[in-house]
Amino acid sequence: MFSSASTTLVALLPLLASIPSIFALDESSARSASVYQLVTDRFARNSSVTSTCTASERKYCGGTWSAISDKLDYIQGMGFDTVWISPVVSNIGGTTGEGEAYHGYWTLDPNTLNSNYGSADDLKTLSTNLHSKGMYLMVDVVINHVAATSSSTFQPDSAYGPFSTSDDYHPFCWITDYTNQTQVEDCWLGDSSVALPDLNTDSTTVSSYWNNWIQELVSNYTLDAIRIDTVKHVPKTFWPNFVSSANVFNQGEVLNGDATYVGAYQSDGKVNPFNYPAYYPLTRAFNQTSGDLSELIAMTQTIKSSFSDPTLLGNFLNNHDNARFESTVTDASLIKNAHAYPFVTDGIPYGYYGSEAGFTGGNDPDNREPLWTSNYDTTSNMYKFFTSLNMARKAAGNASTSFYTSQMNVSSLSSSSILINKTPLISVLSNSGSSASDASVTIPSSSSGWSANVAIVDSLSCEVLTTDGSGNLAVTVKTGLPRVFIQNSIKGQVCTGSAATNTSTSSGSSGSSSGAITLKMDVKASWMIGAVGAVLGGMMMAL
Ligand code: ABC
Ligand code: CA
Repeated sequence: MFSSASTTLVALLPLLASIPSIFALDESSARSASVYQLVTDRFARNSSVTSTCTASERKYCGGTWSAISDKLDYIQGMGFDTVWISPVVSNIGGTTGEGEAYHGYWTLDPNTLNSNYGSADDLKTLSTNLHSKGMYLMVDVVINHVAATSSSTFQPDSAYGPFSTSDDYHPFCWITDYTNQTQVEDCWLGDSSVALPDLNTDSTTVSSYWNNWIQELVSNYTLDAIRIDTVKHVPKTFWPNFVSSANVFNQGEVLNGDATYVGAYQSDGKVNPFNYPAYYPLTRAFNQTSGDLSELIAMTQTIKSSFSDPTLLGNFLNNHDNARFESTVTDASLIKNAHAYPFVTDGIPYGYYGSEAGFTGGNDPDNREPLWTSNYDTTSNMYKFFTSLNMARKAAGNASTSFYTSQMNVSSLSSSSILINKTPLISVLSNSGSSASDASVTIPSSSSGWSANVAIVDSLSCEVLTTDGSGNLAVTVKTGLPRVFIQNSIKGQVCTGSAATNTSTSSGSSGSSSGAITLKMDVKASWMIGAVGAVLGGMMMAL
């Protein structure tokens, strides 16, 4: 039997869920987030579904929001605290020349949810479950277009919910020249198999609808952040009102490698872009042992001068649109160096599901493999590697209040290695590859700021080194592995627990990863749970 107090409490829960400000990420709190990107249809499904999922077939495979809910420990155990899920709205049904809308980007009606992924309650439960673990929910939103199977027969009607008349759309034309911004904004994405009718975002009917829609979506599902699709296909003038209506942190896709071009969306559009400008030089730096590190170093400089705030960029190596790095690079050390970069650099790190499982899928659709085939192994080398990277980042942020907001310095250390100085995290990334013989480099005290004779731990191998009498650190790069250093006195949970067995003060320790450790809830998360209790208590008092 419920007592009357607990009955009141249960009755108040929906009210409580409608207070987004307690949980949502803003620009300041997002800097310390670490995001796990998943494709909802492919991340997890109910165990009773056993059909074979073949990515190349481009069909729904059965992944759901409630199955994500069951796997939050798997994500949190790797140190990620934010989950980016695929678009949630209803999509065109049936099959097309490019398969089914399993990825969620082929919007039909933004007023309804995609029932393939579950119910509204399932999505709300996912949000609640994340929050109760001190985690955050980021939802992907598509504003630029809807979808249709043909450009010539497309007739807006009530199936498209709010966008049922031709005034809601730009007249048909394909985008054929991505350097022509008018085309990029006004013409249609897609092709003859699946056309993406371009919404007339200049119309106040359309823009007002979207501004209300995002406000309601955030509030109905207590979202903490949004990922915005196809940002460069909508005029910059549209975005400031939209992102202020969302009133949560945003990360937006401006798919272009030119930092100046992308930077304008942050300064004028108030959208925080994914770091595509760094993505291309990053892959070229580490995709072969003769990769170009100077291009990456130069880009870090260009980024500083092109973005109003580089510390809010979204850094990634893999995602659902590009061939996985591992589809062309097989050297384990090159793979680790490239994956380390987003975690030790300015901005917010993104890990793409399946990287921890060693997936090697190439271009879309092959990079959207089902994760269940991996059995969600938390003991794999790469799962532990991501855990270590997240722990290093968290330790640096806990030790220094300016870690997330101050900008890094990147310089050349040798022909095959670079130094990334993001105090107090100091990393050496190399592209010498796993067959390389040991190489010695020195991190000068003038760069690290380390004093004489202090212990420095490599978060990845757990090897402990000591600076010399001048504060310089002699580092041996072994088998081309990355090194992510932090002063031992502020290492927090880095290399503790089962990982401590790897700790060695000799230089002979190999670069094995630290053990999987479930990260303790951070201070902010426990504060928030306290805040929920306080609000609940206040409400009870008021009754
Ligand atoms: C479907 C098939 C694919 C097929 C494709 C042609 O059509 O499934 O197999 O290859 C969704 C689905 C996709 C689907 C598309 C189209 O819809 O996920 O599977 O592909 O039906 C976003 C999302 C993406 C989503 C959509 C649509 C948009 O992240 O998942 O796709 O809602 C453009 C857009 C970008 C979009 C991307 C897929 O296409 O701008 O928003 N992504 C150049 C252009 C870019 C262009 C890119 C495409 O090519 O400038 O605008 O992206 O590859 C750099 C340059 C860049 C250049 C790159 C390639 O090189 O600086 O400018 O990008 O150096
Ligand atoms: Ca457009």
